[in-house]
Amino acid sequence: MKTKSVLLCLLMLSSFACQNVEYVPGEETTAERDSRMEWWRDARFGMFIHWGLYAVPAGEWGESKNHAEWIRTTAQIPLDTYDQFIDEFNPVKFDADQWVKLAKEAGMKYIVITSKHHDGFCLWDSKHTEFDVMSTPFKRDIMEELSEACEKEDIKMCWYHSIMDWHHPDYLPRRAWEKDRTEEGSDFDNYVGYMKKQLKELLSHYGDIGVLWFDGEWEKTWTGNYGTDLYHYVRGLQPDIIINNRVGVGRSGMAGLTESGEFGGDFGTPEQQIPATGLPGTDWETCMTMNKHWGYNRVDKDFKSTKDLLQKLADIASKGGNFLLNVGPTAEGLFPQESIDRLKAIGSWMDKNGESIYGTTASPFKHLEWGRCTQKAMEESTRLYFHVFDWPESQKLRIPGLGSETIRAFILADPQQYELKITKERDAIIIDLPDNCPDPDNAIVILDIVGDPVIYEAPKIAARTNTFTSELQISLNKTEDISDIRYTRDGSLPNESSQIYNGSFTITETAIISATCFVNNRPISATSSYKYEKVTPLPGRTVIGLKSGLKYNYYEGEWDKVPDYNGLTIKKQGVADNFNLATKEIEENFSIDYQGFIDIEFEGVYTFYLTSDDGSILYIGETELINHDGLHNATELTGEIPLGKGLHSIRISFFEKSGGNMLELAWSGPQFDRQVVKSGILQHLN
Ligand code: H79
Repeated sequence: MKTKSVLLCLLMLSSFACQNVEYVPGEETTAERDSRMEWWRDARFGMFIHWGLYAVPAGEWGESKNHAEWIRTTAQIPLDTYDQFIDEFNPVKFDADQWVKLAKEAGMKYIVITSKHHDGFCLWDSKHTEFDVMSTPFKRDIMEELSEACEKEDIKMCWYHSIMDWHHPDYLPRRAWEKDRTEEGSDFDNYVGYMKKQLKELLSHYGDIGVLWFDGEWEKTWTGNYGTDLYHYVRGLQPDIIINNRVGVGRSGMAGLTESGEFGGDFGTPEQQIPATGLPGTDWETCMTMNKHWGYNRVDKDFKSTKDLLQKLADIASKGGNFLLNVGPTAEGLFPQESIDRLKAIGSWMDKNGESIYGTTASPFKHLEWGRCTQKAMEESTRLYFHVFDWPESQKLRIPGLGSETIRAFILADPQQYELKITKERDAIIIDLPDNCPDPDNAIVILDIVGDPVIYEAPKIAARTNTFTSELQISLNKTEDISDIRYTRDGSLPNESSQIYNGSFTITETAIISATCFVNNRPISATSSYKYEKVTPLPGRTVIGLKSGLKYNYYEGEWDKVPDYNGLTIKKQGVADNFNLATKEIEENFSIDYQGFIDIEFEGVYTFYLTSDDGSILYIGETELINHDGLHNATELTGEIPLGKGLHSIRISFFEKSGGNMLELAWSGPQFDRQVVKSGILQHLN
């Protein structure tokens, strides 16, 4: 009796301890992280909802009908005027169950809704502001209704929460045009306190929240320290929650991935784009609009087709990411009919083919001409799902480089699972398809194989540059060590008597290199080809009377791209030692135009790397070599050019609008690896 009660006591204690695992920042093991991320990785597909006061003007202000959730800023609406939308927000047709059912019907597993967008309006009953739904005629806690509906349908409720806030008096900075709201007396730390109190509400009263999706983190006031603190604060409130990378400050613009060394939360957030390749070891989610706007825009009928959306979903899954597809409901509380139509059509595809999306991992193939691939590890086999976008007329589906032993193939949507014939060709596996394509948007063909997939990728052809002036060294690489690479230099297909690659080689004339992996003198991979062109270097000049440094003209003004300098007033001019903005006078809204010469010691092809925040354009001689114009943060673009010995004119036109600013030019050449262009070789003529 005694031992029993001690045991019982221990049991109770341990289960008690389990339910109250305290969150300790930074102590998560890989296994713990994997288990926290599991539902999200399996889900693959979620719904984004952008809803708020901006649904009332529906994108229209004055002359323009092209606004949406940014309308307060894009139309420069004074705060008092914008606040009046609160009296008009009365979405009487809102029905949480219906919204959640539409998401569920589409096959989505989670919903991320704007608890607060940049305008600062809160869709829940917040004690910490009057600027919330309880101040509207609607007076219903939308988040409560939605979270209850989600719970019923087993959909994860998630919040989008903007760090940037154009309404709260303590948020800084103000918009440049907002002359009626001074910054006097504002205290950003107070604002951070407000945000935390609100997040506590959002994470205390609405059950388990799947994801916290921050945004609007790019203004200078938000720092990496605020970001890590906020991350741990949120995890402290709900330890299992998943938080996007926009909590921190290292996001690489719209590509959305966090730069190395910066704190990146739990997943990357490409916006309106899909990464070109998979990103092994990184969790990421592409968010995208169905038409052109996030918030409701009455005239925007430019909806992506169902086929496009389905293929985007497959593309994303094949690269190991999630798809967060947006809906912008009307001020009445309805999804646009075009969105409903697409959600239902996607849903009917998912009913039949969802197995090829949920719980899958990225494609083992780098590229498939006719579509995409996802995969699922089974006990002793792997199930490959081929997403066929272009049903081959030949009725033969060619899978290049697959070296695995096959088990069987069939069409996922075929209830009979009729077995398809598999044959082995020289460097591919061929699946015989029926003549009727089962789904013109994306037909799924399943192939079960023994063990993990073995794939012979086409060799990689690499050289320092794509063009050359006298000679170029070429190397060929492969991903396994079973095969030999055979190659040709004249564009012909390598065969069993072509040269075997045994180390890098040099070409001195234009050549098309083609390379294939061979095992036992049989080709087993696809063939890769690349043309390297011999070019004539641009002649260098001799210029007398040069002095060191670059001439520059400095301008002030607000632009979204490099301005046309004709007719602009030069604010200041002089000589700068390099392209580094050292001579700027303010941090935002300025432009510098640098001109001079670069001294080339050795003839050859040079690669330039231009990094700027915001836009810049690099000209060498008469050539516009790199156009990196427009608004963005510090990202890099490259360009290559053949240069003869001597002087070449060089010019960079740069502008900065808002946020951080920087400019850097690096290069690599025939005699040296990548380095910053040093001041010593930059010159100008008086
Ligand atoms: O909520 C939707 C949009 O309202 C919001 N994000 C999606 C999910 C959004 N805010 N801004 N933008 C989209 C575009 C803004 C891009 C820029 Fe930047 C901000 C350009 C310069 C500052 C982000 C940070 C991209 C580059 C640096």
